[in-house]
Amino acid sequence: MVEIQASPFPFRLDPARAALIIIDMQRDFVEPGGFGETLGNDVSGCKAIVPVVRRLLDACREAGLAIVHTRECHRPDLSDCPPAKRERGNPGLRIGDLGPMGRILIAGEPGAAIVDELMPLPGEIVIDKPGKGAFYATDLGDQLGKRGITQLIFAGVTTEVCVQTTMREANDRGYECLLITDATESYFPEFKQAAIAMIVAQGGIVGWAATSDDLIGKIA
Ligand code: TIU
Repeated sequence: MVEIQASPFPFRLDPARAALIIIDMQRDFVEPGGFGETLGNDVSGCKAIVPVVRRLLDACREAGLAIVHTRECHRPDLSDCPPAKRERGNPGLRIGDLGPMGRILIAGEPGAAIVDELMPLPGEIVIDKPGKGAFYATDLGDQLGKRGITQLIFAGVTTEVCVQTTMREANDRGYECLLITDATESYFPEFKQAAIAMIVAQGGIVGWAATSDDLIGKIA
């Protein structure tokens, strides 16, 4: 057991039962021309955390933690994309439309790929998910269960959408969840701060929050 300085109180990490889960660090969310930008967002803040996530990933790999990568994407025939999701709002391009990085948010297209710096290694778990939460309509729970994982360390984008949704799903499934605050980002800085506050309020109603330095210093 390793004690990590965290909010609202220290997180007792068991490296043998913990996984790092990196949510949706895909070109579609962090590079111009992808899904995030078609929704009207400035993606530069999400791109800026890539080096921090890489440092966290390197440290967790070195410490022997299980690693999970998720990708929000849909089948080419859109059979797993509810019309209500595709038709939401008034984006420049919709899910499945052809953009500068291939078809928006479609599995196998260049835009749906994880950014080069964070490319999964052989043996790491990669989850393609049609929803915001990584447990919905995926085998993530089975993958974690067969490895005896009970603690999840969260990084990725965006804090209040896919990261928080997955954290809430995980919390309800009994996982202890730690969010790394400088390894996550939102298109809306105020939403990031609000999400972190919601997660740690009420005695850690959803989970804990710590910085990458807090964690890396302890698992090195
Ligand atoms: N739009 C937004 O903030 N996020 C998403 O659509 N997906 C994820 O957060 N990955």
